[in-house]
Amino acid sequence: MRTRYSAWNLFAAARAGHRDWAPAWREAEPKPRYDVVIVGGGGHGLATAYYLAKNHGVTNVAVIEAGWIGGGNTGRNTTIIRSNYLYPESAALYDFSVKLYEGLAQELNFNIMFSQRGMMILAHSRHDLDSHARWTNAMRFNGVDAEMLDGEAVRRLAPRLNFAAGARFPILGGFIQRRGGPARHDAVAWGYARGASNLGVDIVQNCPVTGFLKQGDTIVGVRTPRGEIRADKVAMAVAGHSTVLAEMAGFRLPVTSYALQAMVSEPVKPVLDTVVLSPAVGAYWSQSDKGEVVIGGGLDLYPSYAQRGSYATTQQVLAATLELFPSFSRLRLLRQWAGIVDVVHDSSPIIGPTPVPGLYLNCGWGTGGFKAIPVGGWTLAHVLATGRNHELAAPFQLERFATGRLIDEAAAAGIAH
Ligand code: FAD
Ligand code: PYC
Repeated sequence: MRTRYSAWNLFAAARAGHRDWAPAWREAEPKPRYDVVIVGGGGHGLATAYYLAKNHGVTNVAVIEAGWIGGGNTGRNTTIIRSNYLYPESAALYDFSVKLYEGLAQELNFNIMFSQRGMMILAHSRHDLDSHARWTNAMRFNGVDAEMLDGEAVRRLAPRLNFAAGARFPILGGFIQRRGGPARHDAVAWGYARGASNLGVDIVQNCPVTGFLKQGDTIVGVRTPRGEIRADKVAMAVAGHSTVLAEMAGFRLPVTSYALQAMVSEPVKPVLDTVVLSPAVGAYWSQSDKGEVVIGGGLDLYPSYAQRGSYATTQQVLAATLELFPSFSRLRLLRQWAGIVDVVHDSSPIIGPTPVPGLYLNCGWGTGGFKAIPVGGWTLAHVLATGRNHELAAPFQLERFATGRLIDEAAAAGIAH
C-alpha cells in the first residue's frame, strides 16, 4: 500500500512521538556487486537511481552516500526552479526539468511543495532593460514562457521593493517566468529516495567512496570503509567533490569548487509573493512556506572545498538586501550556511561518459542544479541503461572542452559566477 503524507498525518505523527511511522526508504547494507553503483546521494544521484528503475527496469542499483542523503547542496539550496536560459540546448534541458517538476508530486506521491509563484529578474538601468528584452526574446524563441514588466508591474508583484525617488538602484522594470518558483528541497531528495527504494534500489548512507576498483583501464567498482563494491557501471553525482573523485579515477575536470552561501530570517507573515533576483546587486529573495525570508547571493570569491561561507560575502548580500528591501532591516537573521558548488568554465553541466571506461558523470551544475534534478537523473539513467547519450544531454558532454562547442550560460546562471 502507498503511504500518503498530509499535514494531518505529520501532526498526528509528531504528537505520537513518531511512533509506528514507517521509514520512507530502506536503509541498506552494501552488497558485494550491483549492475550500477551511483556515488552521491544528492538529488541527481537519487533521481538517476529512480529513473534507472522506473524508466529502464534496472533495479540492481546502489546509491552510495558519504553522509546522509540530501545533506549536500540538495538540502542547502534556495530551491528556485526556472528555465530562463539563453541557448536552445539549455532551454530544452531545463524546461524538460521544469515539466518533470510540474508532475513530480504525483509521480512520486510525495508533496514536494512546488509553488509556481513566478521568478522575477529586476532591471535597474536602460542597459538592464535592453539585456532583459534580449533574454525574454531568447526564451520565447525557445518556447519558454517569459514576460517583460514595467516598473508598475514590478511594484504590484513586490510592493516592498525600494521604489523611493533617488534610490541607488532605481527599479525600471524587469521580466518574469511565471512557471518558476520554489519547491521543498528535502522533499525532492526524500521523494526520489522512497520511490527508488520501493523499486528495489539500495540506499547506503554514511559510506564514503575512497577509491575506484580498476581492471586494466576500466572501472569495475568502488572502495569504501565498508568493503569493496563491484559494478558493471559506476556513476558519480558528487557536485563540489567531482574533481576529487575524478582525480581518484585518473582524469581531470574543467570544474572549480566554490562555497555558495544562503541565509534565512526568522519566520514572518507573508511579505513577498514571488522570487526576486537582482543581477546588478548580486542577490535574490523569496519567502518560504514557513515564513522565513530566504536570501542568497553570488559565489564566495576564492575556490574552496570548505562548506562554509565567508563573512565578506554575507555582508555584501545583506547590504544589497537592505538597499532593495528597506523594511527587511526589521528582520532578525535565523541561520546562514553554505554548500560547495561545482562551477564549469561555461556555466553548463556535464552529463555522460568520462574518459575512463565504466565511469559516468553528472556534474557541473554549479549554482543552479536543484532545478535540474529531474532532468539530470533522467538523462544520466538513459546513458547508463542504453550506452547512448540522451538527446537532451548530447550537447553537454565533457568532450566539448576539446571541440570548443561550449554553451556559455554565465549570463543566465541566475547569480554571478
Ligand atoms: P549534492 O546534493 O551536493 O549531492 C552530492 C552528494 O555526494 C553529497 O550528498 C555528498 O555527501 C556526496 N559525496 C561527495 N563525495 C562523496 C564520496 N566520496 N562518496 C560518497 N558520496 C560522496 N540550484 C537551483 O537550481 N536553484 C537554487 O535556488 C539554488 N540555490 C543554491 C543555493 C545554495 C546556497 C547552494 C549551495 C546551491 C544552490 N543551488 C541552486 C545549486 C544546487 O543546490 C546544486 O546544483 C544541486 O543540489 C546539486 O545536486 P547534486 O545531487 O549534484 O549534489
Ligand atoms: O539557479 O535559479 C538559480 C539560482 C538562484 C540562486 C542560486 N541559484
